[in-house]
Amino acid sequence: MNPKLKFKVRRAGLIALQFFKDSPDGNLFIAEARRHIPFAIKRVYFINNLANAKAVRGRHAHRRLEQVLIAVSGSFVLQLDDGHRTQRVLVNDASHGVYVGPLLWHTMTSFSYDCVILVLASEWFDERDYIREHDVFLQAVMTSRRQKPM
Ligand code: T46
Repeated sequence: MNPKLKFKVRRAGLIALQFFKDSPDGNLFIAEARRHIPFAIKRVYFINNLANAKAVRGRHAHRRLEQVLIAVSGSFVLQLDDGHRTQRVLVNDASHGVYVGPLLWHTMTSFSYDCVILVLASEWFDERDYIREHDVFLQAVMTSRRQKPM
């Protein structure tokens, strides 16, 4: 991932972790809440076993949840849609995560055989926070824009 990568979609960003190259003894990556990660972390989960070429994850947005997605191993393609613009990002660098804010439709595909995705999340799991239909998502974006300029 280019460390200067610019996001054209709203509510997304590149997050640099603290990184020590302890050669020849490996690499050390650090993510501290409110220092590197722009929220207090309430939940951590990870996804592996993504070798199936047809695997797709996401395809939803969250109403309030903020997350940082990190490919701690391998790579995947993250497709982002803020309701106005879309962007594809190849996530392939353990020293950088992608911030995915509220009301951002996100889909993950094209996982490398060794892909492991670590997710740092701002809230405990709550199915009511999910928007799983794209037209409902577009409506929520419009409503939110009417309520406050983003
Ligand atoms: C994102 C990607 C990377 C739970 O019970 N607790 C949890 O913390 C999570 C994350 C999921 N679940 C249940 C809910 C569903 O029945 O596991 C099932 C699959 O969950 P979800 O649709 O969230 O899975 P993904 O991998 O498609 O999406 C998740 C995040 O929701 C998403 O925002 O970025 O992981």
